[in-house]
Amino acid sequence: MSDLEATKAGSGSTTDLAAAQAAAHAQLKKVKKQKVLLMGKSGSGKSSMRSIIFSNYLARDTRRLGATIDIDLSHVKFLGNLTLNLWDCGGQEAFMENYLSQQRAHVFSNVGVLIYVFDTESRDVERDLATYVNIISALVQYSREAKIFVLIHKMDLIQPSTREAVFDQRVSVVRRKTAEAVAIVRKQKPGDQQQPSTALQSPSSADAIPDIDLDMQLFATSIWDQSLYKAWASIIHDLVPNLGVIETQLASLGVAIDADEILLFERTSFLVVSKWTSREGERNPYGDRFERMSNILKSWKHTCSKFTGTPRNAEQFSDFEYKMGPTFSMFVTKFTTNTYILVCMPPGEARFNSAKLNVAAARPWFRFLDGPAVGASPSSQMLASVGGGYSSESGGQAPDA
Ligand SMILES: Nc1nc2c(ncn2[C@@H]2O[C@H](COP(=O)(O)OP(=O)(O)O)[C@@H](O)[C@H]2O)c(=O)[nH]1
Ligand SMILES: [Mg+2]
Repeated sequence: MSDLEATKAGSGSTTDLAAAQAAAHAQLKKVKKQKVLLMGKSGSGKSSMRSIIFSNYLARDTRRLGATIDIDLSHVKFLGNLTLNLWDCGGQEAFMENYLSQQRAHVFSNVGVLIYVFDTESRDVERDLATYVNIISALVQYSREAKIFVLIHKMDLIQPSTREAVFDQRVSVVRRKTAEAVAIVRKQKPGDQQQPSTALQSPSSADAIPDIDLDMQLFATSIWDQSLYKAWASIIHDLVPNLGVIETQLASLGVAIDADEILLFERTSFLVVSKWTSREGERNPYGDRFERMSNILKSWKHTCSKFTGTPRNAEQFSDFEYKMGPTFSMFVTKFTTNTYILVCMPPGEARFNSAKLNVAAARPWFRFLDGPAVGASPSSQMLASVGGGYSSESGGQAPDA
């Protein structure tokens, strides 16, 4: 049963509710580990992205990064219950050959996500694509279920007027090459030397290998703008445990406080973990506002660090309010240990104050974001709690906290 189903089921009989709670609780207790391969030619920008997203580097700091030798393995804790085992694979040809031969099983087994980076500046596109085909073939052999994210990177180096056309052209080439890679694997016989995958052991002939439907997404990215956050938020989105529970609870909170939009950010990367938008909020014409907010808040954090002389990975701020007169109001506040929450509201002082208090009251119901050991309850209970909190409708004025 998915988290969402478990949560929804909570509205049934008492036994159903208890069972659903137990199921949700069991789910929340698990720490998920994900192997994430970061691959692509040397100099394509892999380590830069990783350092900006997870280690608080500024884009300009990445010019000082040394070349990655072999595989740089890091364990990134994301929220309380997800660990990303990030394999930053040095992209020099000798290393790539080694991953595909001696280290093949070691590198490509149990992969949750492959992030493959193409450098738009590369002068040898044919060779890059040939390597890509080999990598995808190896991945399909050992981890057929892995999600693939292809980043067409350093888009800032392409003239803005031709960016879209360049991206579209690369997308079609990459899709064609991916199909080629899949075809190679399907043609291989089970006895082939490079085919020790358990997934491929059972079929007696190559024809018996079922069609392979890869889960692949492509993004145009640059470390110099918010496109990086869009791509990486998509990458982590599907990995986040209990997403159904998070979404349901955010929706309950949004409705209870009468918000236009709520974004939940992971505290270090400022990637959007989840979001909820009201019907009114959906009329917002800025489709890229989520990654823009990630980028803005991260820059704001770095600016705070510069002017206070505190380390960049320190917390930096706990509360940020922005009131745009009759248009809208917004606040960003430290929510749980591992998250910040952004709430966008229609204008109105009373509504704003009430929302702030209710967000504070809802905090305990999101504690499961901070670790597997802490329990959480389905959203129906949270709603009851928030509903019994401060109301913006009944008189509007929240009591002094
Ligand atoms: N113009 C531009 N340069 C980038 C971008 N991303 C990374 N770089 C630069 O590319 C160089 C190589 O980056 P690095 O992360 O070490 O590449 P890796 O070998 O794939 O890990 C560094 O000087 C980065 O500053 C980008 O989006 N645009
Ligand atoms: Mg590197």
